[in-house]
Amino acid sequence: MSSDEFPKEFSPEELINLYKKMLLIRSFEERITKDAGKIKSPLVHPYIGEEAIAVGACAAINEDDYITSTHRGHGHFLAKGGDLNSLMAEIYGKKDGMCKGRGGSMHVADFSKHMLGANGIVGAGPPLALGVALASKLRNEGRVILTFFGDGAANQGMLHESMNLAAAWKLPIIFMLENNLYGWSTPSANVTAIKDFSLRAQGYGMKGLSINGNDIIEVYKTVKEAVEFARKGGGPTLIECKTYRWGGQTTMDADKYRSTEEKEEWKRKCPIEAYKTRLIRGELVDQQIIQEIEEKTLILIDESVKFSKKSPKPDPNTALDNVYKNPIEYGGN
Ligand SMILES: Cc1ncc(C[n+]2csc(CCOP(=O)(O)OP(=O)(O)O)c2C)c(N)n1
Ligand SMILES: [Mg+2]
Repeated sequence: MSSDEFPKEFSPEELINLYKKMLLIRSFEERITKDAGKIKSPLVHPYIGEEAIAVGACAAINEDDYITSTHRGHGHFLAKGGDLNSLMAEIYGKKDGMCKGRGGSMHVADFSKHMLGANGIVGAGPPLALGVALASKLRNEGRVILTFFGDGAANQGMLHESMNLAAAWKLPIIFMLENNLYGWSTPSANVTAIKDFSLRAQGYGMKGLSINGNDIIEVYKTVKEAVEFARKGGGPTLIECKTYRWGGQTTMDADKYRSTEEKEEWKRKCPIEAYKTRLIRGELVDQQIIQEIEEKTLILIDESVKFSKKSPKPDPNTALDNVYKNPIEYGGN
């Protein structure tokens, strides 16, 4: 699918907003990577290098469509319209975080934005999304759900059970495979015989595509087509987005299993730089506008850090709030 042209349905402002959103995700991840030692949030998984997937895909759905995310979920959260300050505060474990500081990085969610949550269990998003897609179909809502997952999750049984039922019941769900070539330190090529995961789709009776996940317009166009197909009752699509995570698996990972050459090669394929070049070539922005966007983005990040530092810690007396209590054990309360 050619992505040479900008989609006609976007205004120049909307096209620039896609750039701003990718840059916001990048800057957020860079900041928490830099401050990782100071922030008491365990296991943060940065999304640097993969920004075009979340932003391109979420631009192709409506506000009332749903997504499920992964353990690497900050990018999905921001791309679906989640609030920057509440995300930063959650990473800081503060009361003004969207989970009141109780969830941390791997549980970021915003139901008001139909972002149904990150997930610390690899491969657990797709079966949740399957249920949402079934509900949408039974209620005739016309809503679709994008479920993001990695190449490691792609070899999990529950993903395959979900793809099977989704195709059998023609559910409005798009399987968004973020193939960053590694499941933690394991190269996916060592544990997977096929080169393109999308080949598996045929075995379940659905369409499968492998695309350049670092090309935001290609991601957008592919997802949009799959979404239109799903809304018409055509059923699911598997979209494999080839990409690469620039940093370690987490901010605590020494990342000794990947060569410098490999990392450098992928940095040259930066999704944000590539899109910036296209915006400049299309005369939608110039260097001065880019610089202003960069400066404003860093100000937003600084403000979110200030907001988080000011926010109080959760009150220990509320530790059991929102925790499921067995009504029998607790006398029916
Ligand atoms: C069920 C389960 N198994 C193992 C883990 C430990 N773990 C966390 S992230 C990860 C790698 C996942 O790789 P992938 O799905 O490719 O996502 P990526 O981290 O590359 O985005 C593993 C094995 C886990 N959290 N859940
Ligand atoms: Mg992976």
